[in-house]
Amino acid sequence: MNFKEELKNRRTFAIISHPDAGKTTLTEQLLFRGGAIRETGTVKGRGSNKMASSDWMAIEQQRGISVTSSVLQFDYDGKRINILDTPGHEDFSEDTYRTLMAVDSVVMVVDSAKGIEPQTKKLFEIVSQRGIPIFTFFNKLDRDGRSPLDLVDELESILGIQAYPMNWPVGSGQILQGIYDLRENHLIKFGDKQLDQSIYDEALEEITLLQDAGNEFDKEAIAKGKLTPVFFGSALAGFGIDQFLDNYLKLAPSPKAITDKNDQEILPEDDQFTGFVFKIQANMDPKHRDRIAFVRIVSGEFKHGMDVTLSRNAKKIKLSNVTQFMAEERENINSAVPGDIIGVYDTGNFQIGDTIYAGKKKVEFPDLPTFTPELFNRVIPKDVLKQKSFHKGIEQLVQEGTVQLFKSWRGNEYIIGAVGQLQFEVFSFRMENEYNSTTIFEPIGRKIARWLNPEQADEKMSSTRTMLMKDRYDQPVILFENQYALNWFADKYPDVELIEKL
Ligand SMILES: Nc1nc2c(ncn2[C@@H]2O[C@H](COP(=O)(O)OP(=O)(O)OP(=O)(O)O)[C@@H](O)[C@H]2O)c(=O)[nH]1
Ligand SMILES: [Mg+2]
Repeated sequence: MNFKEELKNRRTFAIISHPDAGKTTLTEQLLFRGGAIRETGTVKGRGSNKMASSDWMAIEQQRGISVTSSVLQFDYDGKRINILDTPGHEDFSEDTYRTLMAVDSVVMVVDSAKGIEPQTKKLFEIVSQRGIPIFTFFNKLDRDGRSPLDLVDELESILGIQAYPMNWPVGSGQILQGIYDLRENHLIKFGDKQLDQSIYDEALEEITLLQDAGNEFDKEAIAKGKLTPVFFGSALAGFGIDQFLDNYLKLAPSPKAITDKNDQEILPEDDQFTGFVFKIQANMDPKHRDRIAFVRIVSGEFKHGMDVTLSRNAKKIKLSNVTQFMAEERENINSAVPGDIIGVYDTGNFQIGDTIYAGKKKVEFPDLPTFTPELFNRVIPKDVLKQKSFHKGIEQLVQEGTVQLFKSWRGNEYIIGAVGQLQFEVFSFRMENEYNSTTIFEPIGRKIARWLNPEQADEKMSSTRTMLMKDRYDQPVILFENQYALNWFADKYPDVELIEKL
């Protein structure tokens, strides 16, 4: 098949939500449906070393939370699906934000006992700005949940999106009878118990209400992210998953065009191969200790061994060692098409946000979001004899974006910055676990980081309350003790521009 035909079968989406709503559990169920894994229930690790679920990292299995997004792929019903399971915790939201730039649609998971939680709202707003389709999955139907009418109402009022229920729960928790398929008008039973007629009647009443007062089904509004198809189910019980997946595949878009920095629309069907790196991950395979740059293909076809140019520095790179992630194993691949996420072995060439392209015409995709860190720690190796692994670990974890690195102006001191405390914990755990380097933190607390134009930076600006540092690209940054110190500085140097990231 020609790649222009093939790309129509691609569906690339991220799963987002507040922590613990069940993203990873749902991911696992979807992989299971696609035959990519043989069993479910590995989400919480249970001491297994399998890479079966998307929480493959040691710290994720130990703590039962996702700390980084993972990319997984499976085939289903003639489609190839790329899922990006994202971490819910806000400390990792920089990673989640970037991942959202690499997808064509989003599945928002909501715990039906809890409703719309703060982090879901925040992520929703980011997605909503991009105008891409959003699907809602009300999860944990096997538990006593809130009234479905309430949940849908809250979804619409808090998020400001119209909802279109595709199915409707009949009971929940102990008295869960099933879900009623509103498109095909039939009940999908949960388990094989006798149906409780009164619960069923109650659901039918709600359904009548919905059909009288609810929104119209409108494909175009769904495509623009103005109307969200709503599903109910239980990821843990594996209930409502098929129904979700089948309908999702009917409604979700194939890969879309992306506008580059020069306002050129790059269409997936364009012959020129282009893509961008949205994630870098070291040590995915403990046996190989290598690093992978994840590239979302935007246009053209990837072919094994092809030469590409790295936009940032015009460096030529041969793409000869490229994989995809089919849950239980990585596979070396020879070709891939727009929508696909490919893993390129990286020996240190790539940075997050890099564009690569084949051929002569330079393409550069917009920068990916970077956060301004707020918490800082001075970091030193516990064992001074292990400088080498300490430096290697810092370099690689910083390249991944686990934490941000700052060096003192003269370069002998390392300070790492983060948006949230958990990032430091992941950093320290991984330094130990993956690089065999125990680190000592000396907290220096909250700071306000502002970048400067290199021509304006001057060592004389530095003091204990306004620390002049360099970031990992040697760009000048000042870490201000507090707002007062920043104001004082701005008064003293009115011509110096202070630049804030997201
Ligand atoms: N009862 C019930 N529990 C569920 C369901 N889905 C997930 N869980 C549980 O909820 C907890 C969190 O599930 P995860 O899938 O790890 O949640 P997550 O959204 O990936 O969490 P983070 O990645 O840390 O944000 C686990 O204990 C799951 O077993 C469900 O349908 N019913
Ligand atoms: Mg998770």
